Amino acid sequence: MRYAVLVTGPAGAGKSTFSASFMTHLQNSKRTGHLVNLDPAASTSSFEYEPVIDIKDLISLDDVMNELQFGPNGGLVYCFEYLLENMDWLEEELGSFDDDYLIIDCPGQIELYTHHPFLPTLVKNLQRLSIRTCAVYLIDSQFMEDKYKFFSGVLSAMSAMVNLEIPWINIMSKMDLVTSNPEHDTSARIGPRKRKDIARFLDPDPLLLASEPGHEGNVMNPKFHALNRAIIQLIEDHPLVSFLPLDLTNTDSLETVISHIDYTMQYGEDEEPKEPHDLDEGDFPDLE
Ligand SMILES: Nc1nc2c(ncn2[C@@H]2O[C@H](COP(=O)(O)OP(=O)(O)O)[C@@H](O)[C@H]2O)c(=O)[nH]1
Ligand SMILES: [Mg+2]
Repeated sequence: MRYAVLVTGPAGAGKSTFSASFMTHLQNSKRTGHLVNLDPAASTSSFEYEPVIDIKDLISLDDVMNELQFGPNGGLVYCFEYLLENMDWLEEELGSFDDDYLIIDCPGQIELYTHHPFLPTLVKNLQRLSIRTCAVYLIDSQFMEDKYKFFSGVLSAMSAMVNLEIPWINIMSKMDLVTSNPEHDTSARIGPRKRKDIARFLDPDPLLLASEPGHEGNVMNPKFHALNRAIIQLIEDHPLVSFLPLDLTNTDSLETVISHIDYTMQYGEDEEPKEPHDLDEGDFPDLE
């Protein structure tokens, strides 16, 4: 059985960093993992692990921009479309891996998660090849600094989720920036006062959005109030939108996230799958 984890989310969310940590974890656990890079703009030198499959071997963004005079965004879209037309290339590249875990580091262009056929087509192809596939969607913990930003992150996760219709795990990345002790670390962006609120973000509390009528001092147009209520209702009706915290400085946190991924894909079906609930408790005890 082959497995693939699509590592998705907006640019800068920490996808490539997480993919590398995931690889390290698999190697340390004597499991076979391979990195696949589908981001035509990624600089190869930044990879800790050499990707076994790299979209840049098929098409290079620089070539597209130079030869076709595209700007960076148009160039990227061209690259995705080129891969869609050349899925047999990917299929051939994937042919040699058996019984393995593929970690697919995806690009961060937001259109890929809203309406572009790139990821849905990729998923269909992986499924046709009988590769068990799930997606993780990362958003940066700085989204929790501002609840309006946070809800836009939740909505982006939802939009990506409905687009793909595969097993799905949302991850709040860079939790080290949130949970580190601010007295020792000036980069901590959310102080201890707010730590109790973190749980309300990880398991989104729709009342976060309802609690204030608008930004301080602004009286909100009642039309927006109605829109917010509709969004609150949506989040309440869809408990799928919750986030697993990921702190890469903490091995337990990474292992918990990977256990969820294994469980979601029923990795090693002969083995007894671990119940993620058993692993959750005590991971972030100071968040209560
Ligand atoms: N503090 C912290 N920084 C991170 C973490 N993960 C990624 N970063 C930083 O965030 C930036 C973007 O990370 P990258 O993995 O390239 O994001 P991608 O665009 O989603 O692939 C880089 O500067 C990373 O060093 C994390 O867990 N903690
Ligand atoms: Mg990246």
